[in-house]
Amino acid sequence: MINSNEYSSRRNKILDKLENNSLLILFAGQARKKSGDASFPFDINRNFYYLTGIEQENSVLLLVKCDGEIGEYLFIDEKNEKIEKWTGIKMTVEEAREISGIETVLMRSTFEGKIEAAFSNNMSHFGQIDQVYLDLEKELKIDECVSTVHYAEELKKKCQTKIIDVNEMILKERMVKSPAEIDCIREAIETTDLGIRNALRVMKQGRYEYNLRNAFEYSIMEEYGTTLAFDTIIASGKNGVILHYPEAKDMLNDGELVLFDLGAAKSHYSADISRTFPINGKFSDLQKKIYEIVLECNKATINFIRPGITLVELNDFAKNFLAEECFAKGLISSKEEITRVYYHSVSHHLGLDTHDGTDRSSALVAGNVITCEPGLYFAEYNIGIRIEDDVLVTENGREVLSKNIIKEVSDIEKLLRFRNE
Ligand SMILES: [Mn+2]
Repeated sequence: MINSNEYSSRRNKILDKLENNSLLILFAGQARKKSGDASFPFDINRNFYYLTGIEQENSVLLLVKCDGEIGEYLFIDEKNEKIEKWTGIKMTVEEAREISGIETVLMRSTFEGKIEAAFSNNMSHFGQIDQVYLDLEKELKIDECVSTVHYAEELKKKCQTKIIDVNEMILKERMVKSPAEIDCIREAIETTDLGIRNALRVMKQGRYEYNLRNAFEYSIMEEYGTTLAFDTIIASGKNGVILHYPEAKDMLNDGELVLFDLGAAKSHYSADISRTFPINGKFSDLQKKIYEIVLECNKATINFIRPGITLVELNDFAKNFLAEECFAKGLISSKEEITRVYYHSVSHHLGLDTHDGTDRSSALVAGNVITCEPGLYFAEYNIGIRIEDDVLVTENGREVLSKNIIKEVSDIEKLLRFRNE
């Protein structure tokens, strides 16, 4: 759990970075309409959540940094007994204050008035406002037909003010994780491990990819407060070479591999784990040969992770490793051919988003959490292998957060043999 002091200090860091005479407005967002009167499940805007801990849709954060005042305001929907009988209880002002650490919690219906007043010379107690910071990265939905991008245009016209995109500034802060955030990721990884083990219990030739997916997702949902970090990938045989294979509809065949790429999330902090298993419990010689190249690459690349290294350097390291090994073992006819069988990048940051804000050219620092996920994909053999761990960058090197999740050939074969007995 992240406490209100941490949210407070995150806001202070951002306030420090804002130009003087500024407002920062962040929207929690609204559920997107699906069809008829149904909506897609609501998912909180991560930058808003990062600075408030509030998960209620339609909320707004306003930070003020003006000569007249430095302040924080949170706007939430008014409680409404009649609506709450249909769609659930809204948080109280006290609850919002306790979670976020923001003293001034106001009703959402007063937000527009507050902004208008801020820009009207005689009513503003903020003083001069020269610019407004907004998160413009995505078409974040504020209202039925209004995105932040629309809102920015309106505000610019109405208030003659400069708009600055604050997205990158917040993403940069999010790249360095606090101990409390790392604990959430650890918990998400532990639950993911449990889910993988439960999926392996039902893995058997003749069953289907969706049986494994369902077993994994059921385990995740059974843990209170845990959700799926992203759409579960269970790709057997020829499907293993499709990086984000979406369907999970095929039968598991004797003698083939199955690739898992999946993760649970705790308080929106994601785990992102890939493992590859032999469906009948034993790797064939060729599968083992390729698996061990990927595994050795996974370990060597993990050992290369340390402060100062960039993700670009990490990927070059992994790609060279795979090229050398595949060439030496006769799997490709030249090192250049590696791009045919390895076609993604080895790492991304992990956090409130599974692919967390990532500046690939900036050097790693202690507190970053990244994935390490080399893979090899030989369509001609129906072999797709990826081994992905989640790694914390420390002062002296790294800590593999997912070190307990099974990946050695002998451990996998042993576990699966017990299952078959
Ligand atoms: Mn990943």
